[in-house]
Amino acid sequence: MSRLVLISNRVAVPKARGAAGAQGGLAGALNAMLKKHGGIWFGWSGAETDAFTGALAVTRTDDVTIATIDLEPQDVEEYYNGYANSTLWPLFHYRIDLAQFHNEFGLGYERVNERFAQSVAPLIESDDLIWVHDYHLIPLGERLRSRGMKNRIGFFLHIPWPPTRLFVSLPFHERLVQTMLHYDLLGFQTDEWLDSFLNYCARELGAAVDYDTGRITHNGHTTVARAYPIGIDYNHLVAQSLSEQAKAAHFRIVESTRHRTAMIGVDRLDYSKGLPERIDAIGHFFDLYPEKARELVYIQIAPPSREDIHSYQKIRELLEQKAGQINGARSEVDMVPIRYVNRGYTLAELTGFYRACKIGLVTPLRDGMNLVAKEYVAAQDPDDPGVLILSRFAGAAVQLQDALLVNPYSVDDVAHAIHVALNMPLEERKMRWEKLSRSVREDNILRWTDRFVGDLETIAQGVLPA
Ligand code: ADQ
Repeated sequence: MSRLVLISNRVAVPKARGAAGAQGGLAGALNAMLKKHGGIWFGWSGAETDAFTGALAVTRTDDVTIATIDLEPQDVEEYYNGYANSTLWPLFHYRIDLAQFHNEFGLGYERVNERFAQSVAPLIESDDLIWVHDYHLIPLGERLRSRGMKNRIGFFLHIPWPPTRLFVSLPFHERLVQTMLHYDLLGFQTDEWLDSFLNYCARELGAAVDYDTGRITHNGHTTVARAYPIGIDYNHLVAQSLSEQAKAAHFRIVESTRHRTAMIGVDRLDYSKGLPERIDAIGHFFDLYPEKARELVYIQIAPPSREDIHSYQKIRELLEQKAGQINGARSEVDMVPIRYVNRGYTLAELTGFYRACKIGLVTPLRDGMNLVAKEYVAAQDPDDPGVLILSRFAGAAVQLQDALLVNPYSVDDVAHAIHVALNMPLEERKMRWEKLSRSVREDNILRWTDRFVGDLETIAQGVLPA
């Protein structure tokens, strides 16, 4: 078995899950994968240094090596806050109105990818498998190839790939995609994002694209692109949900929402998650059914993220304002319809919250996958499961067809789904949950990593064995 080298913007070994909670589930799974293969996880430490030296901080446990570098403040500004999170993130989530195109962002992005390549290269041996993660590091494969690396290199995009019409508004879009064609294997969350990518390659680059096999041939090199929907670490989550911490968290909700039905949303504070639209829909629901303001309590857990970026500060203000308006209009001395919490919790606590809430509301405007939807399903009590309301624009909707699928832009649609969920008979809840739960259990994170690494291991000259 080849050794694995994982490369991501941050190396996810968080002590507590907070704003960086998104890496929580992934961290466990990738660590498990690394233990199986032995290997290295390389990324930015999260710390800054006055002058970049490429010096590695290395820690080793068993067969796993964690190696990190520090970046300069200018790198963080241009590469991380700039190109990754103010250009690519909004554009790839169809928010061209928020995307900023500045040359220095692009230059910073190229510079940091080169810094990553320069720093990780000495750690790589000739038969290592290299797996690069996410939009921060799209050109990294090409940077490694330019150093003569012949290893098999794969890339997985955790976020959507936008339709060609949107993507071409990115200056130098051809160059970005050309760098991707230096990988051996490209992974996307869903067939929809994969198709958009293949389409771009065929139409804009003039590459030879085989839509059945995902083979893309361009400038004499063949890359295979496929969909690998990510899942959660199901067994770990179930174990966490049985912990004392989970039970205490469950009790906190049940105890504080007596005689009322609790509905929950757990999202990083990000405009892609559709939070203001969701609060509007809840307000609309209360307008339609004013008596329900005493029966339904909505709990929104939203840890701040990317706080240095203006659009993230704005979304936070807007959400506070909207939640405040509804609470101002609908609260009584003994009850508040919306509880809005700006902090992180452990996975165990989240599972307790999920289980105590009879409705899970997951309504992103656009989302590569959305793991919260899967966590909510996995944490339910099989004898009395809650109802998942899920945006049709989340990648997870492909697998979770038995959720109540909604259009997150339509307050009527979401308000109607809340009404249906509140009144859903136990038999129907169980029937839907059993199907959802099977999918979440089977398409779990271990299957995802095994599929991707298995394909990367066996791929040869752009061909995967049948
Ligand atoms: P994210 O956009 O961060 O991830 P998501 O998939 O929902 O979105 O993952 C969020 C994770 O953070 C979940 O595991 C959740 O439990 C955790 N989390 C959220 N709020 C938390 C809180 N208050 N405390 C602790 N933990 C919290 C990106 C893409 C997604 C894709 C994932 C994985 O945008 O579409 O599903 O990567 O590929």
